[in-house]
Amino acid sequence: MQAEPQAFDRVLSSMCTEPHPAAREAAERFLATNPGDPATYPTVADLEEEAVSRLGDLVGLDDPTGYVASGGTEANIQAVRIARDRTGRESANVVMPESGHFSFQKAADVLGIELRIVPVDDELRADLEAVRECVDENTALVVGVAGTTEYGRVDPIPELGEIAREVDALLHVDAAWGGFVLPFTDHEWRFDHAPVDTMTVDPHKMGQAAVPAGGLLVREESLLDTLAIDTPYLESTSQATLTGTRSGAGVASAVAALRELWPDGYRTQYVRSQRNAEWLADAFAQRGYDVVDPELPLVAVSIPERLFYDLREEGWRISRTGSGELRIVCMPHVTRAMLESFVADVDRLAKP
Ligand code: 0PR
Repeated sequence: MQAEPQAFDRVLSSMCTEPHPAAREAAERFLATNPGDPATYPTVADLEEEAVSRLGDLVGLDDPTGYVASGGTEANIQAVRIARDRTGRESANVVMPESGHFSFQKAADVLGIELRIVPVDDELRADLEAVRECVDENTALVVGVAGTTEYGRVDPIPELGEIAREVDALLHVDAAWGGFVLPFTDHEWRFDHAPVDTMTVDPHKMGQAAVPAGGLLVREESLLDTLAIDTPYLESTSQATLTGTRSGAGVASAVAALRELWPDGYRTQYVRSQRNAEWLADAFAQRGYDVVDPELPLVAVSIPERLFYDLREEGWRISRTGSGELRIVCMPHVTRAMLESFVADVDRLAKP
């Protein structure tokens, strides 16, 4: 018997979404290609260059280098690796706000660096004083998040860049989720806004590409070169990626989505998602729940634990922040009708 893939009609907490039809089609066509071997699979290798160049437009980087990774986790690990290798120090550390994604813990573990976690301020953004106090001569990297996983907040990236420069560390921006909505806001997060060295921006989240399509972008080619490993028996002589064989499907689908949607389609999507988030936040606020203001299309709201589990029983795919708030990510597949039906369930189940 064939299993049906998961339907998206009750998925409210995922950062994955239904791929754009063009992205789905491209993924299928390139399923059997491997951009890890560009001399054998030149078409997908060309597409990867196009992906990086198009992602460069998105993040304000002329002449970008980078590659399509398996996801934000790989891109973040690689950014930490670049920074560690650049310092050449035995005891390098990385300074990150507590709102940073758990992939940096994996990076620290795999790469043997110390991860220093600093608090966030009242607005759930990296506390600059705490960052300043935490960096030292062994700091290889300062991490800022542009669109946090739990609350959709954007750290003060230019200020984090200044602090990083003062101790000769690199600045990495994790825009894995936020990268495809932030271009339509006033936030300062891009390479041309601040001394950003590396960035994670994932086509397989808000970019509407098929999984797996993450993005690592690097300001200087020489930084990416620090990762290059010799590949003597392949036609191409070096490889800077973490994985070997990679998905050509992800690469082709990222290009297809970007060709189709950048910038107007993504702008329309951002506006729709943001309005949905604000509508949902209002609906909860009117009912007396404590809501975290949705700066980006992500709503966090305190609800009783019992209500959370009752909603899950109804089939809603929802999750909670570390502090226990319900978390709804207004991804492209999340429609107003879905949210209306969700709120109707909240009303019904919240009755004593
Ligand atoms: N950076 C940020 C800011 C993220 O939010 C995430 C993933 C990553 C990096 C890591 O990206 P990959 O998962 O692509 O390696 N954030 C989501 C989360 O942890 C991932 C996710 C996606 C979870 C879909 C569930 C799900 O259904 O919540």
